[in-house]
Amino acid sequence: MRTALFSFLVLLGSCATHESHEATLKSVLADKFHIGTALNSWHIAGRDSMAHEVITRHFDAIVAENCMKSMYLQPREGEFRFREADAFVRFGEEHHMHVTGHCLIWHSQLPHWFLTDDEGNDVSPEVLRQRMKSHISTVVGRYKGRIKGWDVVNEAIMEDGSYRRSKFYEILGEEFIPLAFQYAHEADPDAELYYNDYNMYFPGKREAVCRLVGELKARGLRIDAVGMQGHVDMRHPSLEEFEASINAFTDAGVKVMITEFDMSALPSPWQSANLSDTLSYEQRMNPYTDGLPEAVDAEWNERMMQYFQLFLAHADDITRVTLWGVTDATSWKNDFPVRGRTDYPLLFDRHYQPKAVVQQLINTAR
Ligand code: 9MR
Repeated sequence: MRTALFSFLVLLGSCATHESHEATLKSVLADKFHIGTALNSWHIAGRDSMAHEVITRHFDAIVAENCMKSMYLQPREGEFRFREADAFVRFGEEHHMHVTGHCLIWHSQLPHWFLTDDEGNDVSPEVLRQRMKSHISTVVGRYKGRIKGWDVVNEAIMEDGSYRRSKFYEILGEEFIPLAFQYAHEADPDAELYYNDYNMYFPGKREAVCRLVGELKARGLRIDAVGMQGHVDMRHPSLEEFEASINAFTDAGVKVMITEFDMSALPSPWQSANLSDTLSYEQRMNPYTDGLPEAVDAEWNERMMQYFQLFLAHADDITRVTLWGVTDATSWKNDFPVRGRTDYPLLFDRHYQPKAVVQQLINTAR
């Protein structure tokens, strides 16, 4: 009897060990949504083996943090450079991942030639349409059948719901968005197409994006999902504000993707009183250079978990949750909106270790 009991306990122990060893974010979330991360140049080139382990173990979706932006893909008109983007797509294929293309039309990281003629003046609407078409068809066409979906237009709408006064808008008006979706669909009819933006919790922006979805659909254009970037901090937005936008986009008839999630642990300069003394301002803005105090770490993990609980509650409508980076060490948040800070926005710390929320999420999802 004692032997039988002993064997049973050993078996139970080995099952538990086995299970906790095997359980990863992507395994427990497999029937909920894709769980993704953004790859930087080092990840793509295989120069960060510890990050490679985290990426392939926990994530089943990838997006390129920079290398598919127009300034890298087409630095001069007609001169395409695909080396890194090719390697990125191959990485996804080798690891059977859901690959997202980011991004086709964006006012930022856009090469100067795109909008100007030889004299440096704005191009005509006709020329801009041709350039957009050529860029989109070449890029989307190259990866036809290999990229699951594209962020077709990025960040075109402001918080108050007005259109961003980008050159695309100034030259072509609102029309540049449907055109981009049309060109992308023509180049790969099977690819999913997304509109992607940040600060989606502002009511004006939320409503304008819903209207945009409705207009694209009314014209018979394909749009599969709205990408809510989700660069949040410890205070903003509230879960309720974020959820209101998930609901609104779902009601507008598209899926939702959380496309660039991270949560800054640092004070926001937008919400702080101006300090006249530069040194105390810098210290106040960058308070955790030697590590996150336990209480702040606990608060961060708790709020991150609440966000994931929200995503899980909407798993029928959310098809992917992507973190904007792998570890805190290489997150863009260390340099934005203040340069040279030490931030803690991602699921894995500077030593590639999972934060508490990762195990909690695994337990909850399981
Ligand atoms: O993380 C990206 C960073 O490395 C680049 O320097 C920056 C340039 O604007 O773009 C960052 O990624 C952005 C993404 O492409 C679109 N949404 C906002 C992201 C953070 O700026």
